[in-house]
Amino acid sequence: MWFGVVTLFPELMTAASTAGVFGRALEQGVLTLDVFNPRDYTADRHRTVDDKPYGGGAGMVMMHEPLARAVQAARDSAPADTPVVMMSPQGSRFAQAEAVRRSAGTGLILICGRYEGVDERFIDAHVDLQWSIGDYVLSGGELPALVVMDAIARHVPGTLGNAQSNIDESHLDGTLDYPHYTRPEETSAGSVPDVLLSGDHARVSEYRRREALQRTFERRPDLLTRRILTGAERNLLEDICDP
Ligand code: 9D3
Repeated sequence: MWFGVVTLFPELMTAASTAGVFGRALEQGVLTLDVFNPRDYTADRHRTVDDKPYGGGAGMVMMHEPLARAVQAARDSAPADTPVVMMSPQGSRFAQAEAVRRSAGTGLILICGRYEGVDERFIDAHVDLQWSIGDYVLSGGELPALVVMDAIARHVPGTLGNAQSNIDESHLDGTLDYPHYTRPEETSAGSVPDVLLSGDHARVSEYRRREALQRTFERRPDLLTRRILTGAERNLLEDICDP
């Protein structure tokens, strides 16, 4: 999978490219990450990438021309027909289903905005999709781009996260995770629930399903309203609500 990132802060991309699953996938050649800095595509002596907004107001706006040239350079290196995605608070919310879908593609060009925003004509002419990662204000699109690449890369065959993510998706999909415990059996913060030491796989599954469902109900009820419950889950939930 090929990722091209257009950013005024290329150094923000380097941490991810050396560490963890993402870093290893880059080393192994399963992923490629190319960074394009609009400042390298300016024509003036001051290498200007932003200017004041027409109509007035606070802050600066990223100019069309350096961005357009940087995206063209990215297109020249990218596989044919690579989608251009703008990371933006005005985008649609990026979620797991989109990450899985995009992992089947050959790559993405991700544009990171800075300042108050980007000249709308650049978006009209060069951007296919806009994604936000959530309803909070960040300083730019760089961290969102890293989030999106991490979420997608985990599903690309050959990245180390692939086997693990398949486990994630198999059964308790759509609910929060169940609690995890490891040795020792006793710590100063208490002991491990007996059922996990019982060796009874059916009881262990039942316990985990119940815990997952209970936490989801308590912490993220929004996840349950969007999900069709199985008969077993419905019974468990009724029991959790009215024991
Ligand atoms: C103070 C500036 N804002 C007015 C409320 C507008 C604004 C402009 C630029 C807010 C954030 C940003 C920079 N953020 C992103 O580029 C961004 C982002 C985000 O802030 N939150 C969640 N997802 C994303 S994707 C890109």
